[in-house]
Amino acid sequence: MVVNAIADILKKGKRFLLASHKDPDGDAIGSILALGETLILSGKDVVLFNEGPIPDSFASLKGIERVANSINPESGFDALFVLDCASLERAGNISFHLTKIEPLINIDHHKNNSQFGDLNLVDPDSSSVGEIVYRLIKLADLPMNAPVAENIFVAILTDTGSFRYENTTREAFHIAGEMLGWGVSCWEISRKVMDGYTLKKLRLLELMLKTMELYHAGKVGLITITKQMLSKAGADDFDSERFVDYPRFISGVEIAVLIREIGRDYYKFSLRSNDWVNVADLANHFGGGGHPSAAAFTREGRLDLVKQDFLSKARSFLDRR
Ligand SMILES: [Mn+2]
Repeated sequence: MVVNAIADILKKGKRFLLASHKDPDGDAIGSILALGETLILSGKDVVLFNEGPIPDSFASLKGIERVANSINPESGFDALFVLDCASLERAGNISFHLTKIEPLINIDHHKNNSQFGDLNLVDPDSSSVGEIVYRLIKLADLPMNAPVAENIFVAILTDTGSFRYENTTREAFHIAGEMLGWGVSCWEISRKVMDGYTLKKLRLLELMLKTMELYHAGKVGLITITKQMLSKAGADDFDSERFVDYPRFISGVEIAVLIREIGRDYYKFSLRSNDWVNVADLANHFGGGGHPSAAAFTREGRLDLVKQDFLSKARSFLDRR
């Protein structure tokens, strides 16, 4: 089994490179920190890579100072672990160089994972990659301590939206509960990682909420963030993390959409669904992907045109019911 082969590499190897996706969320950061910490505890040499930028809310996580945004891929690694990336490109500009390291081990939970690794451990039933890392630690008999536990907890907490999303399973609760046994404080971590709003983030929220629009008899809720709004609020791109939830909170909304301007005539669409629409399939029509209830894609073109284009495709998905 692939999981045993990976556990074997973790036990026998001496020097590892761990990477996760750019614009990291709590799972991307928490899972490389947890795996990194347990390997360091067992006397291995570990380099952690994330292209960033790393949101302020993760600044206090145990081991975060070890995460580098540039590395030398040719400095003799026994294996490369790429975590929480549906495709290798998600790791960022470095992804091309990463293919030189063998074996390349792909650990993920996205259904649309491209199986880019020499070994692929992809489990869409896991709430988070943090959960898969937990199982690997157990299987390879790697050590646990409070920092490992905290980072696994962060991965599960963030990817389940504080134990609210559909991926919140009994297993997720079970592992999170065990992490609390290591002294992790749910309240403290939640305040830092899930709350932890800055004034600039709230200013951005204020501007964004004014753009709220409803379409298709209130089944599509859409919000927009422009570069101009970011600069007016003094906010950064990652300050809008989870803002797509706001239109989703409106009762009757099935598809929530956040359109972010990321360049000139270039937009990122983040999608969430409440119940029955598979937004990964919807995003797929525009060259993107994700999970059934959380997905994204990018589009080039004038805002009003790309928006109309999206809305007509969204209508066809709503009509399927
Ligand atoms: Mn994840």
